[in-house]
Amino acid sequence: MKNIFDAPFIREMRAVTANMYRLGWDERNGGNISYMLDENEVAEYLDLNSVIRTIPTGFDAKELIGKIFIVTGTGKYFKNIDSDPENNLGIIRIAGDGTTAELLWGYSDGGRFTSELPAHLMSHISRLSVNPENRIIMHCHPDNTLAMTQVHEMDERKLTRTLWKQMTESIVVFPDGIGVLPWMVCGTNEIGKATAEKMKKYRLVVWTLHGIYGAGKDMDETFGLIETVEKAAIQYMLTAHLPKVNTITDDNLRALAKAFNLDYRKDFLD
Ligand code: 2HA
Ligand code: ZN
Repeated sequence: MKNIFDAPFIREMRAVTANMYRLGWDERNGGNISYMLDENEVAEYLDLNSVIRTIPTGFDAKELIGKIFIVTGTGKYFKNIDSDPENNLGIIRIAGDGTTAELLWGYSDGGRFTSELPAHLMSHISRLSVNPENRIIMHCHPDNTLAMTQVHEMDERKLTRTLWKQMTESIVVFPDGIGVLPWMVCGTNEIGKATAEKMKKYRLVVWTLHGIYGAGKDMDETFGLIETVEKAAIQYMLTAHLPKVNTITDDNLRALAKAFNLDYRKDFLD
């Protein structure tokens, strides 16, 4: 059996969470990540017949029975994951009843997965239904994206258009646009269902006055989506109070879509 601390998925979780913490996206226990792992790869590091304990999830994820995820722990700080992954992360498998998580590794102080597990697992189900390659759901609280939810209309078309017009790369990176949820209580099955419903159409969902969710096939794609939204939101927050002299037009966006052969939300342009 190989040493789990050498596993690429542990290295990736440590690196990305440290990076997100340093960017200020994950204060205190803010943010969470779930990453669906390949069973054969995990079997190189863990005995898959050895379950440390079982933890009820509080909802039915029968579409994910047998699937294995590495998930950040509830109440744990991204700041601390790199130095103590075994306490702050856990590897869980969805048991045959669909409502129980089998702990295979981690949460070593007796902890459990993020309170946002419903939003994560339901979003995995949604994204896998449109893209079987999807592996990651990432949630965080980037400053400028969050600030925008205080001052910009939280309408999917309007928010996406504003962000597309902040910089040329926006429509290239997220041509499918951004889903929006109104303010809701977090950590519940209700916000989980609402997020997952949006995830059928979008890889990005903004939670008003809370943060953002991103989905992707790997860490780079998922992180890159959120990073690009945040970059555009920085542009907006730096300039929204100033007179606009130069702006990307709808025709410019159509030209980009043509040049990059983008499958974009055409109904989001005038
Ligand atoms: O895990 O970010 O949304 C802490 C949060 C809850
Ligand atoms: Zn949050």
